Amino acid sequence: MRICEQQYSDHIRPFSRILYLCHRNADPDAIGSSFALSQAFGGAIGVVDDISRLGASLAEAVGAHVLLNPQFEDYDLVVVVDTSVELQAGGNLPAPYALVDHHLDEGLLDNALFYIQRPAKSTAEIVWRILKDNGKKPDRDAALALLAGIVSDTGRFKRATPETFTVAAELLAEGGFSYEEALEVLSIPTSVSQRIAVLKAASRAEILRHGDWLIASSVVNSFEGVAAMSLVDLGADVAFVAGRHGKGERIRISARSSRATVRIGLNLAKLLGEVGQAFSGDGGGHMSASALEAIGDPIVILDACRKKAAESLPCGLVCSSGAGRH
Ligand SMILES: [Mn+2]
Repeated sequence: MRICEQQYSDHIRPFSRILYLCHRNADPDAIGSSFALSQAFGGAIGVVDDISRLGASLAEAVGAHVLLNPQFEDYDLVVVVDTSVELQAGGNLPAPYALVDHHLDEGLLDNALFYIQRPAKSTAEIVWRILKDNGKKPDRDAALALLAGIVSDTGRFKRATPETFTVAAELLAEGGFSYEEALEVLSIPTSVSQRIAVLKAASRAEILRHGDWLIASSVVNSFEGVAAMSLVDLGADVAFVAGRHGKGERIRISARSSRATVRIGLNLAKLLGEVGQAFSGDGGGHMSASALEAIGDPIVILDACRKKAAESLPCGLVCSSGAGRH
């Protein structure tokens, strides 16, 4: 059942043991949103399998206690946060659960006891609205956590909307900290292993030219998301980066795309959902930043992604200068 932000308090009240559950490799938006909700309404914070370095940095800065792979039986209600695909939540959610999310996918809606899912640039923006509409005042740490989530998910406001800026201003006023402090939480030195992964992704990249569109694909063993983003920064319109996980049979592919592809309507969430499902998995996310998990040969799955991207990009209708990208 879809509910609005104002109804959250009434729907969460019957439950005394609540778990806010973040997706795999939980990022600052997932951690910050879960932390603010748990501070306001009570409950624990859990992640599936692992937490990202930035997510961990935020958790430490605000003093969030994050449980790794918590036992769902210990809770009356699991609230899935910032997650749109069941696989990203470990694949065995106890139904019914609740959902608070800003992604476009519908996969988790049917089995949700209640959900708030609407387009926003971060889940943190939705959580801020939940707090406000239910008369909850975040303390300094909760406000800082939400702002860090917003800064992280919008690429430091590159993808911000008027709502993003309004919420950010309100959080700064409410929390009484400076914007610089929020940035500091997120500025951790890039690890050597991440830099190696990005450089390997670039040196191994295969480039497909389709008209004036460039589609890059590569394979690394970690940091697929950062690697895909770097390939787009280097000039690819679309980048797919695959990595093996689990015992090697589970493939994760992260995809990123340029603003030029978004303008012509390329939807990576849909594309990765379709390819994921064709290979015994699933995928989703945003139009220009998505991921899939599937079973199979990464080269074959990457090829399917590339083909679908090329089919979706019109040949010959591209502005030749490339101006205005990114
Ligand atoms: Mn998010």
